[in-house]
Amino acid sequence: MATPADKLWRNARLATMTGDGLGLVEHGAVAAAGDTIAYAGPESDAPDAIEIIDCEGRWITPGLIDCHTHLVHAGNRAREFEARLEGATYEEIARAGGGILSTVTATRAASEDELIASALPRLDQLIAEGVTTVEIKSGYGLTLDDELKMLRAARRLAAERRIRVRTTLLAAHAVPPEYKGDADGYVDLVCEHIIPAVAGLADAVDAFCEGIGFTPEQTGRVLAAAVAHGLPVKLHAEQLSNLHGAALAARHGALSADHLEHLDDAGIAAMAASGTVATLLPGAFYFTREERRPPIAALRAAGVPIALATDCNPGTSPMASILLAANMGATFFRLTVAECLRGITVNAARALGLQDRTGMLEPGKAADLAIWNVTDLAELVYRIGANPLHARIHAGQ
Ligand code: DI6
Ligand code: FE
Repeated sequence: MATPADKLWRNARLATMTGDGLGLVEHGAVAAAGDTIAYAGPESDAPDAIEIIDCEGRWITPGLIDCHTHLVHAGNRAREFEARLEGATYEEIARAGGGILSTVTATRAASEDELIASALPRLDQLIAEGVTTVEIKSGYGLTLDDELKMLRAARRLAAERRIRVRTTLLAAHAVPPEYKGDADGYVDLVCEHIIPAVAGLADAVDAFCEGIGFTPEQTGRVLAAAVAHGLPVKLHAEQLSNLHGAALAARHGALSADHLEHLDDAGIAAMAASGTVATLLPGAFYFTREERRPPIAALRAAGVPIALATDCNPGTSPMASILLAANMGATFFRLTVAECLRGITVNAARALGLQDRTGMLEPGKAADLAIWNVTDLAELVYRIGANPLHARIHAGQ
């Protein structure tokens, strides 16, 4: 007799996300040994276990993954929202010193504990929807100390709740006021002082390559410095205009390029060649009333993996619902239900370099599960503002 597993979730239907589709298993079961999946497949072949949980026919998916957030920040931008309703554009507000910089002022003034306290309700909203892995970016500190403070706060959230946190340094998010007119000088600071200091605190490096952010040349310096320090890169690219950031990111082996409304064919080819994930952020598309959609058909045709995330941030996507991001991926971008669900599981894991650890129901992966009160998996994508989560398991617990 083989040793029994610790836990077995039986009488379930599985969407394992293995292979190219949803990896469906009717009459399925998942077993965990400690924090790791020992078995996922037909119940008839499942191992014995010490604790057996009857799922009463419910669906099990991998725990959901939100692979692009700015969850840690202080304050909010409700007043800016009102100004935009009166006709101001996001870019006008940013150029007038509002926008990102108003959140920078609030975040610099906040203590690490205050940042954690303000992030927890947003994190709890994600957790309530079955999220077991979340990426959190810095980028509202823009000094060495304030970026480190944000990254430490993000890391500490993983001790406050049962969740896997991946941190991303986004020091190249905006030019801070003290470097106004000297973006190159700020990029020097990022490359020479901030990136070398984040070893152990940041899992990746990101930048905002945009007219209101950093030029491709400046972005390239940031990405090269990250790679030189052994950090994988991601990029906010082609959100408001096409600066060919996705191709630049791909040349640096980027895990993902994110937003991509203005992505062109050359960018798609470069991403396909480097295995870079296209992370789409329909909450920002919605909230900024963007009219151009990412080139979904061409991404599909090129075989670029597509992820979906909330982009939870105070300026362009004040949203902490991964299920709403999936719904918007379908309604706005016409992604299929399978694409939406893969986008918040297996492909989101890949966008974080975690494809060997989570995002699929498969032996050897983390026992991160979401168990759902739905009869049809499409219900997870179809409802607006509903939360059919029955139970969430993180690392076997
Ligand atoms: N793109 C975005 O949508 C967010 N950052 C970025 O680079 C917006 C951040 C903000 O407005 O606070
Ligand atoms: Fe973002």
